Amino acid sequence: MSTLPSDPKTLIDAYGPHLAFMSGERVDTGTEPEKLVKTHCCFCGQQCGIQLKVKGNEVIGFEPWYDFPFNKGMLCPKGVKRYLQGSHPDRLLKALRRDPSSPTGFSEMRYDEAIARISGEINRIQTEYGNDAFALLSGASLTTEKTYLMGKFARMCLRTRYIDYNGRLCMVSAGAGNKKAFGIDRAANPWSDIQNAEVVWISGSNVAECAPITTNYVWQARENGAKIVVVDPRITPIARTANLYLPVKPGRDIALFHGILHLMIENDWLDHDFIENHTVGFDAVAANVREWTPKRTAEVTGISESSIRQAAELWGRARTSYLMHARGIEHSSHGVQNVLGAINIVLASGRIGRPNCGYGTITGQANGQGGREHGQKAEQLPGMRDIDDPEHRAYIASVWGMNPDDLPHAGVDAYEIFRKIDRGEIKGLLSICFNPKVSLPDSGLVARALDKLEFYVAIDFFLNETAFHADVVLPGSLQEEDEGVVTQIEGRVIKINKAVDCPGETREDWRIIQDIAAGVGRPQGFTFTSPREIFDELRVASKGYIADYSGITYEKIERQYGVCWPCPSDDHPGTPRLFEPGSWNPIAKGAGPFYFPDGRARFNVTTYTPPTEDVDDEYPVILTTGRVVSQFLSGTQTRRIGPLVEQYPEPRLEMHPRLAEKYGFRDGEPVIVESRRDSITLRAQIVKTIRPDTVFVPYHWAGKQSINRLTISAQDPISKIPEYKACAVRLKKESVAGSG
Ligand SMILES: Nc1nc2c(c(=O)[nH]1)N[C@H]1C(S)=C(S)[C@@H](COP(=O)(O)OP(=O)(O)OC[C@H]3O[C@@H](n4cnc5c(=O)[nH]c(N)nc54)[C@H](O)[C@@H]3O)O[C@H]1N2
Ligand SMILES: Nc1nc2c(c(=O)[nH]1)N[C@H]1C(S)=C(S)[C@@H](COP(=O)(O)OP(=O)(O)OC[C@H]3O[C@@H](n4cnc5c(=O)[nH]c(N)nc54)[C@H](O)[C@@H]3O)O[C@H]1N2
Ligand code: SF4
Ligand SMILES: [Mo]
Repeated sequence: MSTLPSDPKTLIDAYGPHLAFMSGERVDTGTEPEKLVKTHCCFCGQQCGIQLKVKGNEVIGFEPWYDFPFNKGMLCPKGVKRYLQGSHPDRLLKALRRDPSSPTGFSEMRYDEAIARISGEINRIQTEYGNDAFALLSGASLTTEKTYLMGKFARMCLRTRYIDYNGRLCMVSAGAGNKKAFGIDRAANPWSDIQNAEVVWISGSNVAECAPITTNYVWQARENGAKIVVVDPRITPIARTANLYLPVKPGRDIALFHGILHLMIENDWLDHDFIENHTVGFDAVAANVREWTPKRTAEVTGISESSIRQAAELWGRARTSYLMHARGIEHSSHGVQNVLGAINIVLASGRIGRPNCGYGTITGQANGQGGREHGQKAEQLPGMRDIDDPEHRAYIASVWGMNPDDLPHAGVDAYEIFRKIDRGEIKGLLSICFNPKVSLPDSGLVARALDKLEFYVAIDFFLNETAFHADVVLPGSLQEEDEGVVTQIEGRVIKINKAVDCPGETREDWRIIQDIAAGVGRPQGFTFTSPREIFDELRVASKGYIADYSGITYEKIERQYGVCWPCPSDDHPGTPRLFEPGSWNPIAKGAGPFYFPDGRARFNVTTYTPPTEDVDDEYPVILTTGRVVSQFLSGTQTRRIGPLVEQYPEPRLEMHPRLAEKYGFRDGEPVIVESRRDSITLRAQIVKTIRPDTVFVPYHWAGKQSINRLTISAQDPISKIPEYKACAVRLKKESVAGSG
């Protein structure tokens, strides 16, 4: 690994305060800590190492953890302020029951009373309407132990098929595409491979704001002479430092990948040996892109023909390269197609499975990777097993000590769960670590559905907007109040260490789930006494299949600063780089590096289709949505942290001066944004860094500031990810609408 920039101040001066990197700076809270606990940030999927300063039972600050190799002490503004959550006055310390007579809508109740009420309601609903009338929604900010327990709780204790998780809004297009092309769903390389690649291609990721530490890897590559290509409708901070910026029209990335492959073929920038020996399906893909000339590609994508040619040449001629993408191409009704299009140009180049040659999708949530591996997905069992595969069912049933016939089959995605609630098919819901009222698209449906539930229980440490509809709220644990593993962006399994005990009546999330299992009268399989015990069972449950954790232990993680899965035995060091010759592979068994019986990767024929809702005369502007550096997801956590709120206090409507001029909008002026679903008013932020046909709004706010009231609930047919990145809107001056 190379050294990270030693003078962050210079970087901030050069690239703007919103990057606000810090390194070496110590936060002085004026109090000496009693201990320092080495652990990781609770927010994004990079999982920066951090040391929490602890005094009494409180986290009072932090110190950098320089030895952790991924971030070497660096943190972004969120990581620096995360310690302010534990002592926040809004922290839930008691169980709550809905109480219309109370001014807050809730009153406190005893924890054991709450468990009895919840268990009684689950039993009533399941007896009256069947097991599938009760659904579970879980989250990928939870440790892997908890996500494993949630899947097991649904299938073994409640015997409901309806469980899904918030990664459905995040990582599923990447996951489905990776499985189809490689047979495995994990970034293929360690991030150190970025630094010495000749070309780094970034599609649909605001790296500097959403994966801030990755910025350093990209800058390091540039320092080493790499050319950086960025594809985004906005000139994001990383795009400003790129060699080539491609301003794609939202929802058109697949056309760009077609155009690039077309030029690679035309110019014979192909690795014929690799294609012949390690892949199948190239001819069909080549035929499919024949008509994607630079001219046609330019027409569809809105990128100039010369830029397309330059990009193809940079990519085509490189000897080493790294391609990464994130939600910009995945949050689409053809998200899986986009991912497959990206993988096709990687496979055609043959640059994967070697040092400095690779591909990775940037994971989102803290445990965006581990949280999608061990069974809380609707269609999945632990180890990335398939819930409808008889062999997989038999194995997991044997680990759990149950009859495979009693295991439910695949359920439906998180949004479909809400449609089922709305139709009256699902009557009861338990949610943990998920705030769907803010984060799901066309959220009017979510709010309506929540109020139709006969019983709803939420587990969180803050009363989030969704929990506000609950009958009972249980006070769960903050990340620093429990231990367990998560898997970060590179596929590296790392350890979250406990810094403080759960305060008041709060409980570790896994204890709460086990208390409910006991309450409904089926404690069998839910009598773990520690996360370590859960992890030991997970190791067995994951053994022998793709996401094999069986050789990983808490001690090995500590010794090695993390262990990359698959890791199939005690003496196996883990697998930082996938697809290298000879690496352990339970599917190919020596036939080749990829995770199919013949060991070959798959090219997949992809089709261009415009976004589900394209612009027209009535709704002429494209709305795309995403993030800002200082806020995190639905904002429940970061909207409570003062210094982060100050940095970007409210959502703005980013638009180009030409668009603003057309309507006569001035900077800072309130503008009504209206889609076919709803309308809200936001202040205009006029910037030259966005396509003139597109507006951008970050989605971290609730109520009348929530852009998801407007977004469309169109979903990818395979992954079921929502189309957050493109719908049609119209814009009006507030006064005009007010008078009309
Ligand atoms: N500060 C911060 N960091 C975060 C998070 C957060 O909430 N806040 N969340 C974490 C999570 S869960 C996730 S999933 C990641 C998300 O990380 P990113 O995917 O990087 O973030 P987004 O802002 O959702 O979208 C990325 C970019 O896609 C662009 N885009 C929009 N439409 C298109 C398109 O059609 N094509 C292309 N090529 N680009 C398009 C947007 O302009 C935006 O710059 O960030 C993680 N990190
Ligand atoms: N328009 C638009 N919408 C989007 C996106 C977009 O780009 N545009 N991005 C989508 C993406 S990529 C994502 S990942 C989703 C995220 O959407 P959500 O998952 O709904 O958002 P979070 O804010 O993470 O909500 C998680 C809740 O879990 C709680 N929590 C966190 N950690 C723990 C824990 O350890 N235990 C317990 N019990 N609770 C915990 C937090 O307090 C919070 O209330 O949003 C999606 N929505
Ligand atoms: S939010 Fe992400 S980049 Fe920022 S400190 Fe936390 S893990 Fe690191
Ligand atoms: Mo995400």
